[in-house]
Amino acid sequence: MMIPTIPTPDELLDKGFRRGKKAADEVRSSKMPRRLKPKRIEEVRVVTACQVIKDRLKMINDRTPTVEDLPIFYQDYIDITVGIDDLKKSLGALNWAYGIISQLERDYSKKIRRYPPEKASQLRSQAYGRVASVAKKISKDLDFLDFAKSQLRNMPTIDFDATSIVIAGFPNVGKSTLLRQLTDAEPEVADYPFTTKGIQIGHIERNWKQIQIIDTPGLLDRPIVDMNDIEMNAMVALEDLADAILFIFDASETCGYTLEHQNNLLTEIQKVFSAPIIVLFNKIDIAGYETGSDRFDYIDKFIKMNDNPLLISASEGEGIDKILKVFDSVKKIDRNNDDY
Ligand SMILES: Nc1nc2c(ncn2[C@@H]2O[C@H](COP(=O)(O)OP(=O)(O)OP(=O)(O)O)[C@@H](O)[C@H]2O)c(=O)[nH]1
Ligand SMILES: [Mg+2]
Repeated sequence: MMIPTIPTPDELLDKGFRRGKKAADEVRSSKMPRRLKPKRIEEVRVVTACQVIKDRLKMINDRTPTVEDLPIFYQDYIDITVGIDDLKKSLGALNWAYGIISQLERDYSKKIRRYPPEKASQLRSQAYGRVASVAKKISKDLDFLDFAKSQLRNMPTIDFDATSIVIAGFPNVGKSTLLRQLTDAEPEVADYPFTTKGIQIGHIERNWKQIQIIDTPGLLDRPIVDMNDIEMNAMVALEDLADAILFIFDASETCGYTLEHQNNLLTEIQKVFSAPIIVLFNKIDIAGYETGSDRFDYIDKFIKMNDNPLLISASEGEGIDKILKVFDSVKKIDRNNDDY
């Protein structure tokens, strides 16, 4: 999300006061009855400074997207990362400052006109003092918006028209290897709350259908009971995005997790996600899955628990076509209806 550059209170004031001075200089060098000039100069200084400061505040508010208008995924993302309430509160404070400065601008230009010319400069300085104190009052809010800007800079770019497939499975089962095999280009990497490695998004085009595959290292790769609230929220954001989950087993167990363990994770994922789950068994090349072998019956038991899972080897590029064919049958979930 793009939040415009946020000034500090001093930067905000400096610019306004500088422009006020410039505008006053123009009045000073203009032709005007001598006795009117002092009042006119100070009024212009107040009005210009207030206008410049107000414009900046308004620009920040206008250019910051309205959270409610964004897709739910981004709303969740913003909420997890910086907090929607805090973001709204800060923007509200800017709006409040805008209102107060408008009032000061009106009050003081009226006063400068009504009072004798020798009072003009003093009134202007009073107005500036009050504007400065308004700017100081929103200091924390400007700070927060600047923090939010930096936090939201590298938000993932999601294509909401594409069919989205989210990868799940324990660490080291071959998620990244598979993502790279499935997509032509290197996956894009973006921030994702509380996953140190960030989110990875790969794109595929199949028969004019756009498919994006999303890997979230550190999130859908461990028991859900271990997750904190924030991670749970991050998962809910994914749930809103996923048209299908691609759950990866490591049939060889070289990832360090037994098939029982992996199956338990699958069961949890099934509970959380309403989207269809595509199950595949990876590393078939080193799994020892050959008829008559010791491991055959053991692995076969887990394969049979799942309805026709795909058996592949991501590193060998074995079975990639079968996965793509399954992707072709994934339907985009329509989340735009009112019931949702
Ligand atoms: N033999 C074999 N090795 C594989 C296969 N797929 C992945 N690997 C290896 O398994 C290891 C882990 O693969 P990754 O793709 O990094 O696994 P990951 O699930 O992305 O791991 P994390 O990002 O840490 O969760 C790497 O050394 C891969 O080369 C496969 O089909 N066969
Ligand atoms: Mg990985």
